[in-house]
Amino acid sequence: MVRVAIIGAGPSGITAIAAFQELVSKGLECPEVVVYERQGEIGGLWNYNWRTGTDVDGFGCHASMYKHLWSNGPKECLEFPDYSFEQHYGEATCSYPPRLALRDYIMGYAKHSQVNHDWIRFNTYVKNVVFDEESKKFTITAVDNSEQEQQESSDEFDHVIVSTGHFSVPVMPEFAGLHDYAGLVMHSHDFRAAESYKDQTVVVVGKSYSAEDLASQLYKYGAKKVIITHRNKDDSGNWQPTGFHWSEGIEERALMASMDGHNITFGDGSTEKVDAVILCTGYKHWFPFLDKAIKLTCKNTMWLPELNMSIQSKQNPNLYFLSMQDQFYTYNMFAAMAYYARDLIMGKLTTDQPMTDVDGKPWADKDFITLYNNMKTDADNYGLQGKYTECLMKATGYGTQAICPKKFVEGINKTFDDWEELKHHNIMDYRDHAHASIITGTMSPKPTKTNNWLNNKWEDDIQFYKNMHKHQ
Ligand code: FAD
Ligand code: NA7
Repeated sequence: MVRVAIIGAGPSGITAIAAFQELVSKGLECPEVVVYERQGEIGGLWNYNWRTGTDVDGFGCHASMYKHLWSNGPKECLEFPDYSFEQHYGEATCSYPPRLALRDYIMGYAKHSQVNHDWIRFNTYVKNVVFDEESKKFTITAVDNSEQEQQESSDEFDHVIVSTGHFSVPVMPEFAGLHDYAGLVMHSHDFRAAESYKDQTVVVVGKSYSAEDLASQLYKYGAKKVIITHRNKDDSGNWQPTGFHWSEGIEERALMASMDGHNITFGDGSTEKVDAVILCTGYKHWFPFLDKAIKLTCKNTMWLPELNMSIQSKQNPNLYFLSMQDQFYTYNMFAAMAYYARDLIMGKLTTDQPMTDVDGKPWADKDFITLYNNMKTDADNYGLQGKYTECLMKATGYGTQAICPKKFVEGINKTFDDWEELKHHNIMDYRDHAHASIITGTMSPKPTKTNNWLNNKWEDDIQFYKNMHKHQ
């Protein structure tokens, strides 16, 4: 029997399990599936954990999740076509769910898709994957940490799907003077609770999602001052701010240049006494378990030219990577990719055969790469991932019983347009707005004034999320 290994049971791995489970549910031939997951449960980085540094299994902590995170994009853009938020919660809910509510939805999708827990080896860390050219098999060596005594074992597989995520291993650049800085220095990967920084002056380095979100949260939870320092430049090479409208107490400055004790000097010559520096400098793709011959080396880009169709290893056609691109689209694209990987494994599709969009236009790998090479704006980015998702859905049939893929991605792209506009209008309140589900057509409610993002400090309660638009 053909054997398939899935490494990682976060949102991507869950969709891969669901794709194979669909074969079982339909009574079709299904390979033997073994899932390796180093945590004790499914959910990936949505399993919030206070730990930082080394995890209970002796390996680096996986999760970069923080306590007060709320979705940074509308839930309507990540909704699974075959499982709406309304179906999950039984009613319409607000557009920007707190961490626990988003995790709950992912768990609901897993249950709805009958994700088979018997396939999953929990608490099991994949240490090594090698491919033997003669037998054409992969050997996976993994450590089972569920017992006091760690058990190492090896198994052979015909296909391997890597869904280990790529927001876990931090990029930690060197900055002049950091060595002598007297305050706390850390990466956003280790950020957990914003209230720890109450009354402090904090520097946040970077200008992307983590920098935006940490700066807003630090302000929300009472930091005295937040300085976002970054290297953004205009076409003439001059430093320029991001253009977001921050609350008083948050400001942007040119990249920090030097440090002396607690004092930091920025690129514009200004100086500030600072309690903590948080590097929001992104993450690296990190596959220490993959043998050199099959290693994926890539950057965090919206399309991965290093893979066939952003999914299949160029070194080995039986090795697949899910959701390794940088992301505007998330869960619905992850699921569409998972169904595509499944159909490649089942021999129904090949990556050198162009996919087609709903209008019948062919989309080969080279066409996506041309689109990718010509991207200039955020709309181009989600346009690319939307077209990819549309083609994947059409090729695999995933979600097509619920909605036409073209209508689905057009709706999502339009919602991303609205979200961009709201965020640029006021980055401190975009989460208080509402969008309509593309699947059900239902308009989401807005939170009441007292429950809006800036006032709202109570998150670990699903019922509270459901009532955010009801209670004053
Ligand atoms: P992960 O969620 O990282 O899951 C990977 C799984 O692989 C984990 O369970 C891990 O334990 C397991 N694993 C890793 N290595 C091994 C190994 N060697 N052996 C066995 N198991 C292993 N997306 C959104 O849509 N909305 C958001 O608001 C949002 N916020 C985010 C906030 C943060 C701080 C970060 C870092 C990301 C955010 N994202 C958000 C994007 C995020 O990438 C996805 O939401 C999603 O979690 C990715 O799923 P994944 O399964 O690919 O990876
Ligand atoms: P990103 O989106 O990869 O952004 C990394 C940021 O770090 C980006 O602004 C980079 O600046 C900046 N960076 C990286 N290296 C440096 C150096 N050496 N000096 C200054 N600035 C640097 O990572 P995020 O953590 O924000 O987001 C990742 C995910 O987490 C995302 O899905 C979110 O939803 C949560 P640049 O733009 O290259 O000038």
